[in-house]
Amino acid sequence: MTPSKNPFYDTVERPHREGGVGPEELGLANRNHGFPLELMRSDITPAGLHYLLIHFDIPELNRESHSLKVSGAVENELTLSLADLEALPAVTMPITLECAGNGRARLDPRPASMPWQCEAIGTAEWTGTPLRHVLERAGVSPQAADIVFTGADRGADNGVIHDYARSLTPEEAAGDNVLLVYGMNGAPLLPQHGAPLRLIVAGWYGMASVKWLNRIDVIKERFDGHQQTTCYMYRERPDDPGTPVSTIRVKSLMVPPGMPDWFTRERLCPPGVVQLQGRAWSGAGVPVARVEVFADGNWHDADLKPALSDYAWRGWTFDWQAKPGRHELMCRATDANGDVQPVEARWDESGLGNNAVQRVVVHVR
Ligand SMILES: Nc1nc2c(c(=O)[nH]1)N[C@H]1C(S)=C(S)[C@@H](COP(=O)(O)O)O[C@H]1N2
Ligand SMILES: [Mo]
Repeated sequence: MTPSKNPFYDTVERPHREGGVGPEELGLANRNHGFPLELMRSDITPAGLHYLLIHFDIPELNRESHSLKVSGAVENELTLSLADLEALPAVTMPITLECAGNGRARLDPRPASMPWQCEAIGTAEWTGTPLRHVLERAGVSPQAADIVFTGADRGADNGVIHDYARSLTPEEAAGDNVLLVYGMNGAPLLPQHGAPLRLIVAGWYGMASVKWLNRIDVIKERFDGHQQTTCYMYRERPDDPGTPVSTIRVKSLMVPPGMPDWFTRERLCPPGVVQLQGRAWSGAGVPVARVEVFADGNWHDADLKPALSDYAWRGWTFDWQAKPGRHELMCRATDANGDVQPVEARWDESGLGNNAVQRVVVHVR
């Protein structure tokens, strides 16, 4: 038997599973809560109800003594305190964050990992300084190939022990959508959301927004960290080299109407006009152009509200004439690039980027 390089267990591949979630998935679901979809009524998600995704342990960091080191291929190495960062030009932006694994548990079989159905979503007002202010002070070398962001958390995934780290190219890092964030909804960051300092890369899936940020390294070769080149790759087959996961795919969700059944979450509504409402968003600053609702055998156009920002969701409403019976409602968004949510999920080996339409069962009586 060849010795496993994994210090925890011998089988390195995580299986695809059918049926009920296993104890590991249940443990992950208990640690990483989702967003109660009824809170989509509000533009902004309260900090305590924003979804969470924490790969390892929440590190213990101190706001007063914390520093951000900027080093590598720069003219000036920097060590910045929170006060230094707060003295730079500040922006506050509503930004919709979504985990790239959102929708994973809707695949069948499902890749065994955090079993998100559709609730790994939230929109907060994030406050910080555009990263470019810090990069300008550091003076990034023209030979820079990647800028690496490292968090204070460390652990193993598939046998590879690493600090949580992600990279952006110098061009990506210079965008107005990349912020060094110290505030959420007008308060300091909470421990679970990266206190005291995190990156937010608006328009990208959540993995790019490194929490508990303590290092920025400018490097002259492409970054090959585990989270960058192994974990977040779209793969159709296990032997597929894969393409990197980056910006958010167009998606919409509905506030589940009427009242829920505790166990199944199916809904009960009286007959008559039911105002359906929800939210829709896309990535890379691309606006949502259309939202449709499927009811009674047809797709119907919903009314759109303005987006909160280039990087946040927009509201939609649709008046549904609910007739007695059992219904399966769906909603789907189309963005300004013409990308539209698929009705059936496309397969991904790790369950990433599933933007298939949401289905909501409603009993009308
Ligand atoms: N340091 C660090 N940053 C991280 C993570 C992590 O585990 N460690 N998880 C990432 C993932 S996969 C997501 S979806 C978002 C979740 O951010 P939130 O928990 O504030 O919603 O943080 C990202 N940043
Ligand atoms: Mo994520």
